[in-house]
Amino acid sequence: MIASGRVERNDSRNGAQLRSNWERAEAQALYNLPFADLMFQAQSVHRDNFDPNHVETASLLSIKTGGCPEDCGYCSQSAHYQTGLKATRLMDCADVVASAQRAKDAGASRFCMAAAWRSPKDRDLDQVCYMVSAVKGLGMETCVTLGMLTPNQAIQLFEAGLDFYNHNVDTSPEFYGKIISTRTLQDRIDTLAHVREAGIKVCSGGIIGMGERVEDRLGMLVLLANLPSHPESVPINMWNEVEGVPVNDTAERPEPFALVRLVATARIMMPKSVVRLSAGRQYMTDELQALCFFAGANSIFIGDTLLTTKNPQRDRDSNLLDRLGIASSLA
Ligand code: SAM
Ligand code: DTB
Ligand code: SF4
Repeated sequence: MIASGRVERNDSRNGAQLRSNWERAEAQALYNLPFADLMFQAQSVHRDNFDPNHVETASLLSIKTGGCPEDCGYCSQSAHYQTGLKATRLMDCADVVASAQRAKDAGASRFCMAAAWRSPKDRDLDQVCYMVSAVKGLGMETCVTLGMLTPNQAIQLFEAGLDFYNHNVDTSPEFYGKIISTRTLQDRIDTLAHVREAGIKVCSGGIIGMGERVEDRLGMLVLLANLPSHPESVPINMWNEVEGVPVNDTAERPEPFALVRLVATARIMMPKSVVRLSAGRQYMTDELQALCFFAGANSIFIGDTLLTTKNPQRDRDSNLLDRLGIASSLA
């Protein structure tokens, strides 16, 4: 059923009709389909839009760790909590480029640089622009996540050659206030608009496993799918445990099929977006990851650490992709 009142719009990508008028009840109906019907629909949509036997491999680097003034209740890097993490200054450009080269040699096609800031200071942004240009010079796709941006900062990053900006909505509008108080969901949506208007591709998703209900997870997908344009990348993170943060009091690891159903629903609602199975793969069996790929997930982070928490070892990932006949740039 297509909701009345709001029209479907034309998305620039391949001139295809991508909906931005999703109702939560529709998302719920998809999510609750019999498993085989949901998987068939998701895999069909996936095949219409992507090579079903390819998974993108991205690598992450924390270029400025910890000491963050925001109070995101899941995060090891917030200065509001005692997580035992040592804060560092912004890395030198040469070290960042050396790390990008190592990631490329290890099979990463995209390099994502993350900084624990509320928003970048202009002087820091100049440094990051320099890093972006240098990493692009290695022939990799670039992504940064630096917190909130002004329109001018977004333009500066675009001019440096940035491909993607990651800024997550994190969760549903209803659950958001239980997790973060120092910036609003609207602040995040504003930053996404600045990024989009500057001509940078948008990477936006969220986290599950913080104690939210299934309705919140679907509310998050509806929020993402109803943005003026679908994000080109949608990271779905499962909360990676961190000692000392408030989410410990509410966290509950999602039931495996609940994750697969969510990925499939995301695939159907945002057919042309790359869906990234992001944090939390360390807790997932090979079989669960295979089901997520079948449901339409087509990107992962590779490397033993994400920013401050664990990720599966490279050998385990290359062995898994190999056994599934999935092509990637991971040798
Ligand atoms: N400081 C920037 C910001 O939040 O805008 C960028 C870095 S932040 C680490 C990027 C995203 O990682 C967060 O929005 C959140 O969705 C995800 N994240 C952070 N800690 C996580 C954890 N422990 N488990 C899973 N995902 C996490
Ligand atoms: C995203 O959605 N997931 C990545 C990336 N964007 C920057 C971050 C995951 C962080 C997991 C927690 C950590 O390692 O500190
Ligand atoms: Fe800071 Fe980003 Fe962590 Fe929030 S998620 S505390 S903004 S580093």
